[in-house]
Amino acid sequence: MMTQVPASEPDFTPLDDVFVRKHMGVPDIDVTGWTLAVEGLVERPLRLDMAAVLALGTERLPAFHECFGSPLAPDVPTRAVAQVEWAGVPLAALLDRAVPGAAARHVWFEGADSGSFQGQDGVTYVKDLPLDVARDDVFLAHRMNGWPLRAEHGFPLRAVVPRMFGTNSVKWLTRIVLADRRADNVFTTRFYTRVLPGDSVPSPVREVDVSSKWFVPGKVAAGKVDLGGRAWSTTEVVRVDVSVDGGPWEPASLAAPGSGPTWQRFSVTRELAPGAHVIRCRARDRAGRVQPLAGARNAVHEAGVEAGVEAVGEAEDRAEA
Ligand SMILES: Nc1nc2c(c(=O)[nH]1)N[C@H]1C(S)=C(S)[C@@H](COP(=O)(O)O)O[C@H]1N2
Ligand SMILES: [Mo]
Repeated sequence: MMTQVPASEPDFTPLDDVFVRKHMGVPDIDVTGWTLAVEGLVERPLRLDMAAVLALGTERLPAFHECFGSPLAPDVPTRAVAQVEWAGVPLAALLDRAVPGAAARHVWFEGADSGSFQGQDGVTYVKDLPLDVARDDVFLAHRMNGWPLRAEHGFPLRAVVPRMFGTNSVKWLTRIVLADRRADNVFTTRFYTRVLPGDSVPSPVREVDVSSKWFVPGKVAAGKVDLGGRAWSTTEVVRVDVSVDGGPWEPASLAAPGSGPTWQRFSVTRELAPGAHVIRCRARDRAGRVQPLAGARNAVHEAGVEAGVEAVGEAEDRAEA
């Protein structure tokens, strides 16, 4: 039977372990000369420096953060996922001041990075979202796990779009444009599009897929072993099944979802004989989506675990307790 345990406090990935993705390098930004423009179809265009951004107040947003993977290989799993406590201000606070015009339907987010990508020069990094989605979901972050954003993570300010793939979370943000149409940029219409199940035309890579990943050391002490991981989706994950050494799928114990866009822990305890083992995990969400067995970027995660007879650190402590 599926056992659901209460939601755990969100756990955060140490900054040194959070993946870094950059298509054109890391721009060197001096915050004293930096500004964020909010313009286009707005009644009151804004130009904010960091003091003006901070004056809007600071909220916290714990959220999982997942990279889609290479836009050139959309079916290859990368398993690049982290969980971060962002601090900053909801985009809505800026929109309330700028006042979008009646014709505004889309919001464009532009980063300060530019260069060449896939043989094309003069490329900039732009993503866009429908205005109603952007107003509800986009968060502008200047801190990560309590620290000012590191240069590689988008200093001094980046967008964060919870429950969407990381590609939407534009770093080194300098310009937000309200428009009546989508942005025409290689990263909005050429790369990062995919045909979703049941569709015939590609749509932009936005909402994450249901997924799960083992967080287990490669080596453990043989015997009773706690195997744990994390599962996430756009909605609640309602079940995670695990299979050990090709055995039957059996339900793991799963933490209830938190109140925000955070991942959920799952775990099972299994007796592992000395030797090599293969463990697999598979999540299902409230919408009925299940991770495919293979051939998709969110295919079930398979991990290898080596169970040793020599006790490893933690297990040794347990033996003495
Ligand atoms: N300006 C800009 N923003 C960007 C990118 C980029 O290359 N330039 N890469 C995107 C991608 S693909 C991902 S997965 C996330 C990664 O954020 P991180 O490097 O802080 O983990 O940033 C996104 N935002
Ligand atoms: Mo990414």
